[in-house]
Amino acid sequence: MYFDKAEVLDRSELEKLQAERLRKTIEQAANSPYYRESFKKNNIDSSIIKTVDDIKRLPFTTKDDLRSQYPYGLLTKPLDEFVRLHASSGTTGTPTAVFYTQKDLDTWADLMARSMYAVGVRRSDVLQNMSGYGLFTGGLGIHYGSERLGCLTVPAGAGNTKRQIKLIRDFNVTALHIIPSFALYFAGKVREEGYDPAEMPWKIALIGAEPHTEHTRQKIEELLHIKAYNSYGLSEMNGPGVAFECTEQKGMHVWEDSYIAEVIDPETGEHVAEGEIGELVMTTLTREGMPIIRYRTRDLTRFVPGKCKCGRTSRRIDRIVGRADDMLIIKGVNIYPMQIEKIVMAMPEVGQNYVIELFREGFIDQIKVKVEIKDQFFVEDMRVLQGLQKRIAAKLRDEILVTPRVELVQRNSIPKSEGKAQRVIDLREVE
Ligand code: ADP
Ligand code: K
Ligand code: ZN
Repeated sequence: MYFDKAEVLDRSELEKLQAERLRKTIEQAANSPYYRESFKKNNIDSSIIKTVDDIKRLPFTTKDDLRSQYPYGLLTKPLDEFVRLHASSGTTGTPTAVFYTQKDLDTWADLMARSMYAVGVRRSDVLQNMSGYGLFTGGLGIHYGSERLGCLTVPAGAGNTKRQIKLIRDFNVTALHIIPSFALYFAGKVREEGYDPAEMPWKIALIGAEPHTEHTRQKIEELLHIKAYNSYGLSEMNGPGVAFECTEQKGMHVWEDSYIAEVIDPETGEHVAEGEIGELVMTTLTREGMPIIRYRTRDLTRFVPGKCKCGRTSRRIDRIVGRADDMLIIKGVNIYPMQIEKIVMAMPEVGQNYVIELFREGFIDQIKVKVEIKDQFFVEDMRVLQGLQKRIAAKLRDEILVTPRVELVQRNSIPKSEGKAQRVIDLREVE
């Protein structure tokens, strides 16, 4: 059933292990210039940790802290000890770099293998990794995990849909790792190439790396005839393999023997009540080269209350609602792109892609949502299209409280990037 017995430890044992590992992490971190300084300033050493809950006594580490320490300020060992680096994709500003020792890479591969195992991937599977390689952790991270599990691994990389399809057919690929926005696009391409997704060999898709709604997942599952499982990670915490769905599909288990997860109120820094949404804060427990303590991920989520039917004892986080820095303020109202996705992707007429444009009219900020419409709904009759446009705008207004412009466009008319989708295009500065 499980890849590692750590997945089913009693909560009390697990929390004991976490406290122990947290103390060790503090001791290791104290060897880095950044934490040595920070611990001295805040009068911290490992003895203040009696239980996991004492983590509250440690200061946060922010993305800006990492940037100010770029590149080596958080390393606990001489550079000779390191064998790999990755960098965040820099979706939001200057990138940060993360360094791994060989031991860190092994730990990460184990976590990744465990994650894949949890959704039913086995060594008899053939896994095609369709995300970009390079500095992005979704390439090598998934790759090494898949090999660790024993899968025949196809390092296809991003893009080139024809070649992807050929590899999948030639090598009987049963599992895919694919970014959700690309999965939607890819599903359309598979049909265009004349293949019936139901007749493809694939069974399981690991989807993650960017926010997406439950409807988007369902759409991917229907269009590709596949089971799609949510995968969460970030380069600061190694990369993918931090939290992963199990086959229950009811939230992502955080691998708590390797990470401590907290959900805080981003304003006060205090823990929110169980089940409430807040900012996810993460601490590494098994990383020797570059431990990071109480990292403010800026990702918004909540703990799913209760126990999971699968028997794993680790807590689950809900799908990410958005990033704190994704928030748009239009006409004084706070809007998250995922609220818009939630509405449009739930409409039967809507196809595989959408984009949000911000622009200025006079002095007023306006929001426009461009939506691709399925071929069968893209009809000649203007009145029918206008009706649909109005319905989408009204549904969006109910959700986001401002009325957006809605533009209906045909399939594949919104450009698709190979990596993470750019959901918001801000045209306000350039006007
Ligand atoms: P960048 O911050 O530059 O995008 P990363 O490649 O490290 O760099 O991406 C990590 C971020 O990607 C996370 O903090 C989160 O915002 C997003 N992310 C990763 N996996 C998921 C997921 N399953 N659902 C939603 N967002 C995700
Ligand atoms: K194999
Ligand atoms: Zn479970």
